[in-house]
Amino acid sequence: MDSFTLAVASALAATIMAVSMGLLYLASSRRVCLFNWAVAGLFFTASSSIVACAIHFQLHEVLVPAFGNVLYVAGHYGILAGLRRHLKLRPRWDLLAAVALLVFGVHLVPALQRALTAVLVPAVVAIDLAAAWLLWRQPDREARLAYLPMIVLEAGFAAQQGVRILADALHTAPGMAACQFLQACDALFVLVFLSVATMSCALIVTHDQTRALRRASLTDVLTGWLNRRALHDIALRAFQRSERSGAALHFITFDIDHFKSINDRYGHGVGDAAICHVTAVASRVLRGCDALFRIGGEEFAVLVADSRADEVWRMAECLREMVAALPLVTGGQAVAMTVSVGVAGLDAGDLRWEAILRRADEALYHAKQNGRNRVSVHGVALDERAYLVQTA
Ligand code: GH3
Ligand code: MG
Ligand code: MG
Repeated sequence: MDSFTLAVASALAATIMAVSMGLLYLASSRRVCLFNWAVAGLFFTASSSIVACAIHFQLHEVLVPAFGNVLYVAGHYGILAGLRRHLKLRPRWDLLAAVALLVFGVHLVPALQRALTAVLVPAVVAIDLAAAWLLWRQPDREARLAYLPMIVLEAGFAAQQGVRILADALHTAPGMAACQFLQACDALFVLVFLSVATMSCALIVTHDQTRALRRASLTDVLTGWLNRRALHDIALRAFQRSERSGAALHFITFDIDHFKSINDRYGHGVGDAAICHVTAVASRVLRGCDALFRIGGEEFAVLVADSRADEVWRMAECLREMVAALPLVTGGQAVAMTVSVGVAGLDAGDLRWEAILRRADEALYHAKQNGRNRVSVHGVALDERAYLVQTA
């Protein structure tokens, strides 16, 4: 394929990138990263079009490659900027401006034009490596899997550019045929880069959106705690782990006392705030627990793995004390609340995790029946539990 055809093909691939990222941007609640990638596609389109025009019309004015190369660098930076936006980091536009000025300046000063490759290629390599490194060091392993095509692409393209510089350095005066072959290879790599970049960007966003949807379907909107749907999967996995390892597994369940009267007295809005307040206080006490669930209107469950029974009882007692001690302050008035708490642990004969939750519910019912604002532990006499809590 000749250079002109490859430049036109690259312009087409870049246009596809710009259009598909633009459409995804419009269709997906306007994510800024997609906007950045659409603009990057436009930069690449403009850059490849300038190259195609320069070849076709034999344009030799210095400004033509100057604009083409600046747009090419900006395209690479646009991809990095989108990745930074995706990771909630600000793009460094000042750095792009500095590099663009440098590349443009080198074209304008005849004495420096020979150093163009020494400026342009390292700039592109640095941008691509920065993008690959940025994604590689993300701690989220599941997300990193979706980043993998982009990491390989950016690192691979940087490596290809490095090999190109080396080839240039080794063959100081390549023949015409070799020169054309290397240029065709460069153009081919740009074409592949643009095509794979489009797919990789789409993959990153699609994967992220799928995860966000899954998270939303497992989370309670009011409190941010996990919901009943999440309970089954998480409890089953914890139960199977405990069965294999023999480690302890407990449920703490709790329910706000006389919550209906809070609704009746202060209204539904304050009722909602009271539910949030209780979960916020509980989150502080139960920090480090495996999972916190809102399993009903004002009923909650906490799954505690790998903790001794007396530690779990103490945790439950601390939760009860903290809720009673910290009223919700709203509209200048304090809304006092208490919770009744039930605790149960895994028994040797348990075949399903639901058995533990059922016993914790029974204990909670026991606490309600015995005056509320108290902790009941399934299968343990109340005074024995009280003794353990007090001497801890
Ligand atoms: P007990 O001490 O026996 O638990 O009494 P209670 O009044 O807390 O229990 P009951 O089950 O009779 O009432 C719970 C109330 O919680 C009934 C329902 O209207 C209210 N509720 C459930 N979900 C929500 C919610 O999301 N927001 C608000 N504000 N109220 C809710
Ligand atoms: Mg209640
Ligand atoms: Mg209830």
